[in-house]
Amino acid sequence: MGLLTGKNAIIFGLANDKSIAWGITQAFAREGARIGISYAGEALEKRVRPLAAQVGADFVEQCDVASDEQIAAVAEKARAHFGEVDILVHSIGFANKDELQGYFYNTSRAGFHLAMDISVYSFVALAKAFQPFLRKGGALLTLTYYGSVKVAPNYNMMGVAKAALEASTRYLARDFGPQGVRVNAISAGPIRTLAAMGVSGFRDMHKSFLEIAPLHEHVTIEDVGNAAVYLCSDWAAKVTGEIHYVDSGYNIMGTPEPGAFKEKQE
Ligand code: NAD
Ligand code: 0WE
Repeated sequence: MGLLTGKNAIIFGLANDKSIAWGITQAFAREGARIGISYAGEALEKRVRPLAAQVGADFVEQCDVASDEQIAAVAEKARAHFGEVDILVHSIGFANKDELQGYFYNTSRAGFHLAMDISVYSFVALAKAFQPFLRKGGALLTLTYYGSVKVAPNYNMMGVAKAALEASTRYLARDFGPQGVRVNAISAGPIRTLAAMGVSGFRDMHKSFLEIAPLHEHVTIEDVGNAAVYLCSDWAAKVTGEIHYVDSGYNIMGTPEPGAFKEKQE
């Protein structure tokens, strides 16, 4: 018996085998969950279908979360397919490239709206669409980053969006509590995914992370997948509204400690 045996899990945000959503999907499949996958658009289908096949997912549907109609349609199909859903994972974030460099004060009104729509509102909208057929004991999960709490240079608009996403996690936890459904977020350390590689300064940031984080190890999509299993399993039965860090301890450090990594290696 796996930790998720008998549970139906639908995962949003799979792009390729580097995606955090893929780490979560693989861990869920290993633990016995029945998997459903949703991806953004047609361009991704040829990548996503073979991955879905690897974990025996029998529900693979496109959904651009910018569209209320597409969210309603995927929810309806999920209900027809699964009957009830136990777990929904939201692993989606997007801002225009212009909003991820330079001065934060240069964020455009349209860029602000787009980032909030795709990265924050979509979690709320998916929660609402799936609410009528979420099983008691179920869980919603989203992905966030420390740039919501402290300034991460260039993360800019996404930092503001992640702060709103984390607050949304707490408000949703209150809404869904009486239904017996938990809502949490994982705050992951930097991982070289599609969304991260398109970012200037990411490489240096990824390197310095290793020196600052107490464990001096990079976070992998497997690490995030295993934490996601816990948060969405019955072992986390009384955990809701939390922001759970999977970051090698990076966030607990106040001042950096020069030389700490070298000492560890010696
Ligand atoms: P990724 O590029 O693999 O995943 C991002 C996903 O968002 C893609 O699958 C993309 O198709 C999807 N998406 C974008 N716009 C969409 C839309 N309109 N409709 C539907 N889907 C849409 O990158 P990732 O790093 O795995 O990102 C997943 C989540 O993890 C994001 O919320 C990201 O902010 C968060 N996160 C990433 C890191 C990191 O360092 N990679 C760290 C912490 C948190
Ligand atoms: O949340 C993210 C990625 C967010 C992201 C990345 C892109 C790049 C390509 C959102 N939208 C886009 N739009 C694009 O056109 N991360 C946590 C990874 C990340 O992104 C950063 C980081 C880190 C870490 C951006 C700047 C600084 C640090």
